[in-house]
Amino acid sequence: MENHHLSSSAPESQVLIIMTGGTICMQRSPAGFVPARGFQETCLAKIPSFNDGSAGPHMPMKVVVDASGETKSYPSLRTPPSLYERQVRYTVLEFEELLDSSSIDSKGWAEIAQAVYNNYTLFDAFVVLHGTDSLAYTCSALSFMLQELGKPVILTGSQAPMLELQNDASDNLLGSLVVAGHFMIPEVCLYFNYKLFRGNRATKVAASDFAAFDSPNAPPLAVTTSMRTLVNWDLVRRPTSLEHFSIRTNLDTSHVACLRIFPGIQPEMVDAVLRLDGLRGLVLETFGAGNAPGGKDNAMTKVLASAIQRGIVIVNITQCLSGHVSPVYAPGMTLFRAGVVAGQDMTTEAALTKMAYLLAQPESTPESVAKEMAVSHRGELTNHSQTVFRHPDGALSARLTALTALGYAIAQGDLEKVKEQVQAENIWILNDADYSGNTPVHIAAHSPSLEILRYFLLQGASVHLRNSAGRTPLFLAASAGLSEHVVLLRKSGAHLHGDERPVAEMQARQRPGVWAQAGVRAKTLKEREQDEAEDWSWTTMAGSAP
Ligand code: ASN
Repeated sequence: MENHHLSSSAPESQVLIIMTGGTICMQRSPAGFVPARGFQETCLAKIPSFNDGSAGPHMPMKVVVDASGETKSYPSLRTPPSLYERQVRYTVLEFEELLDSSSIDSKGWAEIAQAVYNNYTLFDAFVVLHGTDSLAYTCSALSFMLQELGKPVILTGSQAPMLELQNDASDNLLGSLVVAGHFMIPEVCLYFNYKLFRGNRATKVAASDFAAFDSPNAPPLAVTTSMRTLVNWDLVRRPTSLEHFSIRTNLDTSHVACLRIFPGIQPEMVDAVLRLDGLRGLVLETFGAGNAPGGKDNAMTKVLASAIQRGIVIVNITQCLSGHVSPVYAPGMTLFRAGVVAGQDMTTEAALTKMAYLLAQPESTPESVAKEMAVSHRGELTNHSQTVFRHPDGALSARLTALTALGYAIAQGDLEKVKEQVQAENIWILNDADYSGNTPVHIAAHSPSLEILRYFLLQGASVHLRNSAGRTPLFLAASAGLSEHVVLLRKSGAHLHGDERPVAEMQARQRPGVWAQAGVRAKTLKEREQDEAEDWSWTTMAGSAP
């Protein structure tokens, strides 16, 4: 474990908080606790650790795309500087209807995915506030729905509302904001009680304790101890294909079910579930290492085998909190032979949502879904052949020396040397930054060798990190007029940060071609005049404010 945070001299991080409801925002009512609107103004604005006071009575505005797809300006707040001397600016986007999470379904998951998608280029990271009851299901579903994710998406909630005197809400939200704003962990995660879990490995283990979640088959990705956050970089996944972020929102949750085996369960009962109209997939929660009663004359096995022949995918998941299913005992072997898929060490939440995701793929067949259920898509099950990248325990100065040597090899265009150095160090050196906040990708983005840039991207280097001047690798490539670099970065999901656009638009007047490839066109004279007029009226209004 090592601290490996974004450069402290980098600009403030910008995080969108998506509020779906849950206890964290609840207030007392005659009918019990219910979610309440206005979380940013009623709670966060009044707490010094969430508001450094710089906003004064007129909070700075931040552009957000709302659920209807409209671009609007929302007031934003900023945290005081962290131990890493970084501040996190954030704004809260509330769901139209705030939910107790026991009522969320695939429509709510789609709404969250869409909010991340709509605002992906406007923010560095996302924090989703959610009730705890179904939080692990939402985390699992989102982990599949958000494809080729390149930025952190952290879900959290609390056991006690933020407005209650003794609560876990403040620490959970602050911890999530700090992780989201400081560490490039491009996964769907769940932060709770000082631990960051991979979202699709977590499960709710306590109804009222503050330590409400655990991830029994996968160690936490990070832990907050005293005031530092230690990230276990060996475990963090990175996107390693040249594709950009996309979402899939049409999960088939209406045709999947979950059934828990118990002693004495009758084959007829299981058969009745498997004959439900339209059922396409079943998660079978079995005993121990994946065992279920075979039934008298193997009646249970026959029921399962017949359903599989009718095209229903059945996945075996253990009822135990930890460990995986395996055909070591005869009953487990019988299930396996009947065609039941071994769900390895997946949680029920992950198995159910993964099945709904796979069944919704346009070309899916029962065979393809069964095959894919057994392999890891988002780190939801332990894949023993997975390469483990060790992160060096090197001190900052050693890392900077390694980065300097790597920067030299990049500038020379020496791919072999670059590969040698990356292998000798650790893959995470690719997201590490020098004193100017430049990562190796920044350097490669404006160095001649396209192959070095491609190599970095295929190794999972982030295209979203900004250097101390607030510049992304894409900006540097376009400024250098390297059009092939720009095209490659765009293919890998790179986009300009909002703060870079005004300068990019100016530069685009000189070099429209390469900037158009970067997604920017020069403004017309009329548009520029309009902007100036708006700036003028804004300054006048600000000047006349009391
Ligand atoms: N019922 C609440 C919810 O899931 C529980 C919580 O958030 N602690 O919305």
